[in-house]
Amino acid sequence: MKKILVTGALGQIGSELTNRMREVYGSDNVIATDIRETDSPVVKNGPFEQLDVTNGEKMFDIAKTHNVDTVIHLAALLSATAEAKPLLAWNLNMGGLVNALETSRELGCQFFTPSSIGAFGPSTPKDSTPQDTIMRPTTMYGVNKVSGELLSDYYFTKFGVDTRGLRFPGLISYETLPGGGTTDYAVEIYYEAIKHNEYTSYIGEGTYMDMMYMPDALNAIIDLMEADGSKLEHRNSFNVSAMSVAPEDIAGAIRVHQPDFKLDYKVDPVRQSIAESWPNAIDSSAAMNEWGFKAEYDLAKMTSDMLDKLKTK
Ligand code: AKB
Repeated sequence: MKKILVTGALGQIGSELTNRMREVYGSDNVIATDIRETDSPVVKNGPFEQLDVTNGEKMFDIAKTHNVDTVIHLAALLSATAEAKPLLAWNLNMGGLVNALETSRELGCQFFTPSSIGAFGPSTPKDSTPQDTIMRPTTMYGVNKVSGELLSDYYFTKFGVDTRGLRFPGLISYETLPGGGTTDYAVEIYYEAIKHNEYTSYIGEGTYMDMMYMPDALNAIIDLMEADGSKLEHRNSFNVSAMSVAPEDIAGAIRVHQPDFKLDYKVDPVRQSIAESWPNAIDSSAAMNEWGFKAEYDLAKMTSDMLDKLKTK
């Protein structure tokens, strides 16, 4: 049985992944950590430790005390916040990552951290973006993600740490809101559809980005971590996507359930330019071929589930 340390466990991915992994591996075997402490089920239903990931000594102590063999490092600033506070983003995103990799090296842990479609830049092919391609991002977040992929590769080749990662698209979920991302509109639109039957998008019409529903993202993390390492040609990180959508596509899918749903636009130049520097649609075939990645939810299925779940929230 695995014994897992999760950083950023109260964030958008962390809150659902911690609960899911506690179901799979047992509550006592998933140690949640976050800089905040709240009354979330993540804090109440299993081991929880307060941790600022820039404190490497404390991270190591928690991991050692709980005898962990797996580190899932999620704590990070997302793209729009990182663009507003680039130095903080460098210190937190890279400082936290190197601490988590060092903890994994010293304790011989398997390691996962998410990369992102943000690791790509304007000179990357925009459609069917290959697994191995040009990566010259123009955002601080993208610089952090490419550096993180390379650093994770380095810890694998140099020290033999079993590092694995996924280049996530925008993740859509109904449990915990994302914060400070460029793709957050694709979550907000569902909340606003339920509350006001209308949404003003800060991302412009015709701007395509990859997205994925949270249950598929959780399965992808668990499947990749359980995959036979000897079959992995790539490690850090795999392209994974479930759909490529623009705001009007999501609005169209919502109108199947709420025909009067209204979408208009008030474009935010900063997040729009980040979005335009990212691919339209990435190619997930390496993940499919090397460890069997498959997304269950397309736009229609996700929309119907999101609206149902949010109505009862
Ligand atoms: C963001 O928008 O910053 C994230 C991401 C795609 O990495 N959701």
